[in-house]
Amino acid sequence: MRESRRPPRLTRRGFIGMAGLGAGALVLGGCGVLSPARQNPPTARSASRIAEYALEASALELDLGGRKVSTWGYGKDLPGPEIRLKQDEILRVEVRNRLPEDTTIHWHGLPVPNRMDGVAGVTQEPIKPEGDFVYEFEVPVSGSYMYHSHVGTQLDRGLYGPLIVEPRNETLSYDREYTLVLDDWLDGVRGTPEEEMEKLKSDRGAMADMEGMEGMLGTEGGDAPPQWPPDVVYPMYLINGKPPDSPEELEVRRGEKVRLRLLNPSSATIYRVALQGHRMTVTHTDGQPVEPVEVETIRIGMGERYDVLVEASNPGAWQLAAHAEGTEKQARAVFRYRGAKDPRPRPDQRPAELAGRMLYYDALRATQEAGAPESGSPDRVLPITLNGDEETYVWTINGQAFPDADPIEAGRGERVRFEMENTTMMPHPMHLHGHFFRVDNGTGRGPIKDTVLVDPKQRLAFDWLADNPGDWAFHCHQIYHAERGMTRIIKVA
Ligand SMILES: [Cu+2]
Repeated sequence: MRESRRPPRLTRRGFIGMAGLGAGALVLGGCGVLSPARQNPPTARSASRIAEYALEASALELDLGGRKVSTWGYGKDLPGPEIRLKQDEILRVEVRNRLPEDTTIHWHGLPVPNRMDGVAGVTQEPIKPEGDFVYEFEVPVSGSYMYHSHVGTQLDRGLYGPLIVEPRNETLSYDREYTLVLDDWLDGVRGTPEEEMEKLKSDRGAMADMEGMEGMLGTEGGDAPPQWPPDVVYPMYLINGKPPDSPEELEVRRGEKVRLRLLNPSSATIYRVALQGHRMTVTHTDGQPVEPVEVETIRIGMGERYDVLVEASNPGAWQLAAHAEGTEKQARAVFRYRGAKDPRPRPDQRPAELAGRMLYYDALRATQEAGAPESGSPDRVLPITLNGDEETYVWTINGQAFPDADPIEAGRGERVRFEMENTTMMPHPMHLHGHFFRVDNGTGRGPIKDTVLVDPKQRLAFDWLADNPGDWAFHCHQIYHAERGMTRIIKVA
């Protein structure tokens, strides 16, 4: 029976969200009646309820495994409180800026009206210190998303959180769910993101710091792709704000089907995620359903999300590892069966599954359209060359570095194909705002996504329908690349 398989309402993640109450994090999930004057009138079926939240961006003190750090975040903890609502509801978030500088919030992956997209200087004036702003929009899609600051390198502090949209009708059958938010952390441990940027610009300092980079260009065995050395090797990698020596424990019971939502709001880290003693069945990427595919390792770039199902059939206490690609480091949580007295795996223990079958885009088939057109017969084809200069740390799209870059124009209703070529030695997770796209993986039914990794020297194309009017950011989600030019505005008339 479906009813008996509903996920419990109070998971660990749910509790963290509620714990933010005191900081003005979660106000209520209240009910409201729509005014008939509201814009974007919903269809008959939809939007009778408003999910209301309040977020305060402010300084906070974190305890990272006994180490106290000062950073910026939403509420009192890391990640920011979970926002959870149902498809077709209206999300209303009152944001207060208690930071000493401007901020905004971007609803990563959601096709919102342009003025709600949260890109400072493009879709809105930034929210000034002590200022506030109300984001309000209908949420017509379901899935795993996230919200984060879209100003400078603020994302590389604690200014991010999970955003979960439950579908009108849940077709997936599972007993329990956990959201796992991956992050690379330096703020307050090794300077600030702004200082890191200065290092990258002046002497490629982080690249010169070889600590933790012994694994660069190593392979996990099998046919795994090479591990590209990242620009920044972080002092810590976190899952749900917890470093490996004080990990979150995810309790499961034998026989359960467990849904894991993997979110990567990291600024500069691709992970390889594996669960020791188990396989994972991928059901969604970037919130959109795919035909189930069973793998042992998932490679997840900045800005990407994957939903997986795990059969809890192997009692014990197991490592859920997120290996930071190109380094020797990892983040981890512990997957513990109820009653299992096993000690935690060592923080640095690598599951053998990391060398097992890895998920590639080639293996994904979309099961639902989500508004993206099929690959082939586009109205307009645009070559997108990703380039960069290691010396000056300037990153370009078609030779131009934002903001000194021409907008790219798309007609409303046009099917647009981006044919990307990465000429650099860095992977670039390219993210399109306001729209989903279909990755052309040669099957004609490639996955529907909003962020896709383009590896060094790789060519990759996606197709999208320009149906959401406005000025949309298209950028690399390695936040230091985006800040140093790898951003464009797409004008949809
Ligand atoms: Cu990039």
